[in-house]
Amino acid sequence: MEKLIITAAICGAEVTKEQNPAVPYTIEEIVKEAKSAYDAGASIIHLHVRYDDGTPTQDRERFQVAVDAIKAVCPDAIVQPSTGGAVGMTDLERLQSTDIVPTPEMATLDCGTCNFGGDEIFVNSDNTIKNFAKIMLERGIKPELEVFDKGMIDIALRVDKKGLLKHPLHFDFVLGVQMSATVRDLSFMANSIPAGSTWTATGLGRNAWTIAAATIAMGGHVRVGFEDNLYLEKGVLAKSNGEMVEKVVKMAKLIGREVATPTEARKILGITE
Ligand code: KMH
Ligand code: ZN
Repeated sequence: MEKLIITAAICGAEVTKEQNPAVPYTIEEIVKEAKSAYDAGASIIHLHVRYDDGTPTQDRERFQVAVDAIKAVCPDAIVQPSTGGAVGMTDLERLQSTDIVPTPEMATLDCGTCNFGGDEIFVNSDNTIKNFAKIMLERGIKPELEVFDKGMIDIALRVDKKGLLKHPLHFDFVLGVQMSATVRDLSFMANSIPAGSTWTATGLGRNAWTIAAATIAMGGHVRVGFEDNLYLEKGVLAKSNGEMVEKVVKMAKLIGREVATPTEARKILGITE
């Protein structure tokens, strides 16, 4: 089986220190969390940034400072800025994270609108998705196609038909936000993408570990981290992103699946030859 790529979503835009004091806000805290995840075996750092008080921002300068600081201590890591940002941000605001130097190797591309709970709606119109895809194609940024349900895979494939995506496609199945997060759901999603594509899966909240276990066994790749889940196990808050990555590494080792280095991850994803 292909080696396992682990992505750490270290910060997110929605989780707070009130929920888990280890959620990073400042650049220093973000760098510490990225390093803990990288040292534990993550090759991709999925990045949101915050102001020091925790407010999410897509500010270009803040991303530049954060990415430079992460790269200084994790030189080999693939840093994957979010273009989702936080609910309510404009497209132009969201795209700032891709405008840093050097151009990021990867970024997220959210493939549809979805319910985020309560009155929160994360809006991604067809035109937004096509525009983001076009910009990433032009700049040589590999999109991770964030799909929160099967309909979003279909939207991504329509964008692909317009010639706006480069192959192999890479998906992230985000389960437990809008779609449920059972192994049946995971298997349905994995069987709904084109042959030759790669995929990562993310289970929200308590679904993180069952989805990680099934994904490791199925040959997919795993994303964990504070953005998606705050607990290491029932009732036990994770102390760091590194602790969560370590748990995934242990799960993989138990069934004999090796973990990819960042260089190997780049090859698996088609970022490098
Ligand atoms: N925070 C969500 C509104 C992404 O990073 O691309 C969007 C999100 C997806 O987290
Ligand atoms: Zn995100």
